[in-house]
Amino acid sequence: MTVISTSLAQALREARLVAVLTGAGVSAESGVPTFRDAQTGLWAKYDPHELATPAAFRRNPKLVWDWYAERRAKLAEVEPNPAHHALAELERRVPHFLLATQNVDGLHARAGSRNLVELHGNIARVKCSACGAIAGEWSEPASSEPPRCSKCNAFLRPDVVWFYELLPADAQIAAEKAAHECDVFIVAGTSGEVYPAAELPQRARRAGARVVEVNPEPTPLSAIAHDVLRGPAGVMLPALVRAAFG
Ligand code: BV8
Ligand code: ZN
Repeated sequence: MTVISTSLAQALREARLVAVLTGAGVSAESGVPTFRDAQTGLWAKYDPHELATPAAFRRNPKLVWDWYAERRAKLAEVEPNPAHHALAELERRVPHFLLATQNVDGLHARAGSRNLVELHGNIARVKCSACGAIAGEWSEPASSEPPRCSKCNAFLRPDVVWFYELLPADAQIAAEKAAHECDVFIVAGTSGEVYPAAELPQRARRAGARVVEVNPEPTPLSAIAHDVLRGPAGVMLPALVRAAFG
């Protein structure tokens, strides 16, 4: 049985605005490998920090396109898990709510989260690598090379934020505003190593929010959390929502 402190349950009940940051760990129980899990199969020899970059795409567009095509194909078989559903339920229970996710798997939206910003984009969407035209959702099987833009003929690419790329300004601004104004900030399933996303819980703490970490392992963010729920998000988040709202 997971024990949630009465003061944390009360803080959630009394919160006007709750902000959440999620990482790959909240999709782990859906069967989506996290970044720190060893890359499986063909990708075992590539480091995502190397592959998820504009330079890698310029150097070898097919390799990068195929990596995303394989991840996209796997996503077609997975479902949101209790962690995603608990966050959608929490959004329905509090007056104001914002969920900022680092995940590109679309599972929060599929679980019903509405006030959601995708800080690192969405793997299901593709765009032109040159003129930026959005080519919509893509599910074609991998071909000999990435498909080309119908407007300028440059290669299409996944509409995700690679390392060394800026985050979508509107998403980052909304997430930073929520971090500054929230009463409770929940950070779940992230190793807290990628910036600027990892800055959000620290901003919330400095602004006076109560910070809650949900992660089976300690992370650099554990030190700034008032409450640490040391366990899987699929167990801890439903327990937290139940303790606060029954
Ligand atoms: C930027 C989309 C400005 C793509 C991703 C030096 C030079 C240049 C840049 C930098 C630099 N130093 C730092 C930077 C900035 C860099 C950065 O932070 N690097 C890190 C590695 C140090 N950031 C950037 O480049 C960002 N842009 O800064 O622009 C700029 C511009 C030019 C030059 C300089 C700066 C862009 C970052 C976005 C990158 N894109 N994803 C794709 O998905 O393919 S990042 C990707 O990795 C994810 O989105 C996520 O953010 C990150 C992985 O982190 P997590 O989600 O936390 O996952 P992880 O596997 O690490 O951890 C899983 C956690 O879950 C663990 O803690 C585990 O314990 C836990 N867990 C496991 N099971 C469960 C669980 N928790 C709960 N329940 C469970 N069941
Ligand atoms: Zn184009």
